[in-house]
Amino acid sequence: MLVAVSGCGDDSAVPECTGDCGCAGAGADCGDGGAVDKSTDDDPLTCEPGLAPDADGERCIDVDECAEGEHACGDDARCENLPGFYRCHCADGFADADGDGLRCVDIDECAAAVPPCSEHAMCDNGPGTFACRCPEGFTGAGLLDDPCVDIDECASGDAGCDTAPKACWNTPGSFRCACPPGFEGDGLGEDGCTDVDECALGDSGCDTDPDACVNRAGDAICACPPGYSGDGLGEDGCTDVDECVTDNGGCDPIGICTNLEGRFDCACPEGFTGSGIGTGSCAPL
Ligand SMILES: [Ca+2]
Ligand SMILES: [Ca+2]
Ligand SMILES: [Ca+2]
Ligand SMILES: [Ca+2]
Repeated sequence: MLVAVSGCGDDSAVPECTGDCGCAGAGADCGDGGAVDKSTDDDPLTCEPGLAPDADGERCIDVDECAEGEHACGDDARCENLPGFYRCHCADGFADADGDGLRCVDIDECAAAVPPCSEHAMCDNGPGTFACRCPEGFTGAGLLDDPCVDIDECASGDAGCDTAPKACWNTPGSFRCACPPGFEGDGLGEDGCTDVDECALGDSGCDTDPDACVNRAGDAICACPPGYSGDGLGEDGCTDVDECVTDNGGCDPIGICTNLEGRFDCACPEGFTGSGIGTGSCAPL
């Protein structure tokens, strides 16, 4: 902005500079800061606004309005001294409301079409400035080149959820404790989740005679007990194995193998004694 000084200090004004500014006339050295050679004039030297007599009172020299505090720039503006005048420049972070540097208003950087802060960040506008900050649950400065990054509370182990089974679920800015499928509880602390005994609930779908339900941590499976074969699913999921069909069930070859539900029995024939289990286990009486 040009704070208004016309006359000798302004080079463009030189051709008209014949009367008001006290110059000797066109062609005199008005362009040089409006200097006047006082040696040819005994009157007190008068200078145009923006200029003042030098120490000898012989020449008009520039007044540094900025240094001498003789300016109208506001607190939020920078004063620039120029020969014969000065300018006000709004400081960084302020907008020049009237285009003359006299009224500088804060720029709300947070309201910009492209916000200066990163995703998840909070933007705090202030006079001439702004600040970005990340909310709780995030790290980083909140700036575009140092954005808010979610803290993985589950990875840090600070969540306080059950760890066996893993009951921590990370979320942007937070986390939650919840038991995985097959477990029940609030998930908080090391005993936060307990296994669901699907076998006890009776809805496993496994054979119940024999009981083929095997509870495990987090689930249950169907598996036929020893002495049975099959996949264990449904009421006919397990069938008895006839052990005697193969190698006489492992009984003494002369022994008597008796198939039973889920098992078998070895015995020695009449006239022999012994367990009947294994070759040579039956001895004559
Ligand atoms: Ca601001
Ligand atoms: Ca998180
Ligand atoms: Ca279970
Ligand atoms: Ca059997």
